[in-house]
Amino acid sequence: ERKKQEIADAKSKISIEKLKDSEFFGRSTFSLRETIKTKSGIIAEFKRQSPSKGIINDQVSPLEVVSQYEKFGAIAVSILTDKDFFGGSFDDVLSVRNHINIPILRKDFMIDEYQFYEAKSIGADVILLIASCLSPIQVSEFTELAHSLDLEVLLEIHSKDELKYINKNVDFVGINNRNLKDFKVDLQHSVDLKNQLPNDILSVAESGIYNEEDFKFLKEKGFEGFLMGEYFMKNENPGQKFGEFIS
Ligand code: IGP
Repeated sequence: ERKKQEIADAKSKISIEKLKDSEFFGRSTFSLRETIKTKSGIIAEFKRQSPSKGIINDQVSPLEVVSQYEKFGAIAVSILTDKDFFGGSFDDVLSVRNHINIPILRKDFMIDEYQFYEAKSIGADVILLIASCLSPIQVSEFTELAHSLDLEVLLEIHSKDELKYINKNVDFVGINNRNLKDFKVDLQHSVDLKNQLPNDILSVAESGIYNEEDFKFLKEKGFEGFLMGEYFMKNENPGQKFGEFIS
């Protein structure tokens, strides 16, 4: 579909070899896995718009937002790079990379090897694999490729039949509280699914965490990470909102 065309266009402009020459390609990445093992916390997201909500906030810059996320104690930041659905770009990652010292999750629909080289070249540390867009074999191959580039992998699932995508190499399993088909949020559904995960896997609760109660509920159920975007982004000052939430 559209994503495939976008990747084909990008490939024709910049080859993988060229990506390897870019400023950030050779950097050593930050490990979210190391952080999360000892400290559970929030992965705070920068997101201008979404298919379910339309424009959330197009007045703030990624740098002002993510610097505050870092300052107030986010364990990582997530930045959407998908343009068509989320209004994101590579510049959003590039413009902050040299200014923060926590992991950056490049959030996009990863369907082609090329995108992993892109992710490394823009300074990302973690990438997202969405089970519903991939086959289990792709997940294991992409995980291997990501690791060869020193990128960590967050595998996103939403339903029981996606448990088969989990292999012991993925770094974290994210459970999306939001159904991507009808955008409904169901926290209990995620908890039920979490209870079926292999014991030793690190888990991240994603989406639709809109207040302290939701957060506490999921924390009590044993999630290690919490991916939150809209709740912060819909404010004039998302970074400050995050600071208030976390204190
Ligand atoms: C953040 P929220 O409801 O706090 O803004 O959600 C994040 O979980 C969400 O942006 C997300 C997402 C995705 C976006 C989760 N999985 C896959 C795009 C693609």
